[in-house]
Amino acid sequence: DFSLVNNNRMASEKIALYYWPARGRGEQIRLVLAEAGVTWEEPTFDMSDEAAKLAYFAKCRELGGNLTTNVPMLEIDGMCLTQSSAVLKYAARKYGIYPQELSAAYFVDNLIAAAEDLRTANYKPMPLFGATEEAKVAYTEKVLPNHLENLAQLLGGASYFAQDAFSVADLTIYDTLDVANRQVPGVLDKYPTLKAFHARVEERPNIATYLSSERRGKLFAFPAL
Ligand SMILES: N[C@@H](CCC(=O)N[C@@H](CS)C(=O)NCC(=O)O)C(=O)O
Repeated sequence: DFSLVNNNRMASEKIALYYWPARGRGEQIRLVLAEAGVTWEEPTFDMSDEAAKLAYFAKCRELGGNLTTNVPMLEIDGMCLTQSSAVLKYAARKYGIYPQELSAAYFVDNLIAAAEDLRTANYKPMPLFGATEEAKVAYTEKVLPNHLENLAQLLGGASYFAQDAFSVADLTIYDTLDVANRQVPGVLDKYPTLKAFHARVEERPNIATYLSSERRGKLFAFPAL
């Protein structure tokens, strides 16, 4: 059901997320849209069909003006935006969960980068991508604890990461913690403040609604290592 849409005024109210039918790097963007309470479409493809995947990516390139060879891509305000961290910030500014003050904005950017570091680390031990047993051991014994200790320190005793005020940084950190906690089941038990933070984000009304939605339930999620 992929339909090519020209970037014209008629399309400007449309929001569409182009991504695999999976949580992956698209999930943080879904969480921002969910928190904002807007509705969005998700033209996607059948992951078991290589030809469908190639056609999908070719159409994304066409739609995105050859700006990208990958997704997520967000169609919003009549534009097609790529690079997940940049998309995240655009949507967060639009929906008021990104601070305006210079140093607060820097702090949120810093946290988004910390989340992206953990996200990248989370991908490395995945058997699906050909990871070795050594990579798994390094991740579970050193890399992941290092990231989690750092994040616990950044959170301290606050409810949210950026000066105790809810921001987009919390959504992307939540997502990457969630992936880690699925890969190494229960790992957050060792970090009570991070575990409580994870639960706090899940309790936000719009996030709770999204997390229990049918569309979310259908998305592929990486299993335990
Ligand atoms: N730096 C990019 C990386 C995006 C990326 O790696 N996307 C993957 C899926 S998570 C992808 O579409 N890969 C293309 C492919 O597998 O053919 C971003 O953050 O958006």
